[in-house]
Amino acid sequence: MKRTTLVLGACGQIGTELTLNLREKYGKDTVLATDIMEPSLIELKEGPFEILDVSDTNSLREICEKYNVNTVYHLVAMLSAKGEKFPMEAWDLNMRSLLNLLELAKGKVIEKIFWPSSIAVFGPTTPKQNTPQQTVMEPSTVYGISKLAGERWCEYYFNKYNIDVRSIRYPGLISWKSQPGGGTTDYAVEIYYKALEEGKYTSYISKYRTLPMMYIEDAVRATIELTNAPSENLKIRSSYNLAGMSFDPSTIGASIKNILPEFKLNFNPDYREEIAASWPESIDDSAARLDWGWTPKYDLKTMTEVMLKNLRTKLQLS
Ligand code: AKB
Repeated sequence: MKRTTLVLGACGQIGTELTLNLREKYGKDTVLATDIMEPSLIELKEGPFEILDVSDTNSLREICEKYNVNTVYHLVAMLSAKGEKFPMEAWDLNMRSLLNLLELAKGKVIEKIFWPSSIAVFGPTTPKQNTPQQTVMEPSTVYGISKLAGERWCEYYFNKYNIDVRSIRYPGLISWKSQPGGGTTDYAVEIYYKALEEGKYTSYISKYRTLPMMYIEDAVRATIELTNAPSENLKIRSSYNLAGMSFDPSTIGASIKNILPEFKLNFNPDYREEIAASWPESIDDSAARLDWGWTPKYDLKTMTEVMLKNLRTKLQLS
């Protein structure tokens, strides 16, 4: 029986684009998409789709066995802002689902795992500029704590049981096909919607708060490139730093204003500002560049052009 790739959280921000991209590359039938809810994007139903709760260990195992799953992309998580509102739920969801998968790999049910970490593993005591791969890590959010613990588990299962697990510390991701939910960096997606729909946006992140960010196409390409890289090249089995661009709300606002001169940006920072203040401003991703050839393609200007063009069509604006 042929092997299948499984995407957990296929209706989410990364899952949607990753599923479509993998299906385009390797064929619709080779990628099983799963999520806890039915997809709103009809294209996700053009290949196999199953409803699955990743914290249900038995159902996860059954799906992996039924579809002869080889590689799993695990894209289910409660993000930083929502995690502060539901700390125990965030911890349970983020940890249990990873451990379930690592155990399935240990039992030889699956062979390879991609699991996303985040810049949230860093904290207020981490150097903010060009944050190194290995540095002080004292995250101050539940999400960050769960991602740091997850990184340690990934490396542990690799060292102890030779589990082929690969991971990236994603920066804030910007996309137009599907929206993020519950993150601190979500403002950088909302701003494009509001610019087109209302001509104005009030940012909950302060004017000059710089954060590492990346366009979704780069993030999906990085995910597939790392997952396909020869195992012997990968020196890091916790999680790779990954950089695209860095900007603050005023700079993304200015790039939108270049195309929509009437756009107005205001600021009203809330609890998410404190989370953002604990994270790096820029990331040193030289290990990813060296080990698996990572290079980003999008900068702020090209991303803003693509975002506004595609959202205009999506929102049926003239
Ligand atoms: C968040 O803001 O929580 C996420 C992340 C940086 O991992 N986008």
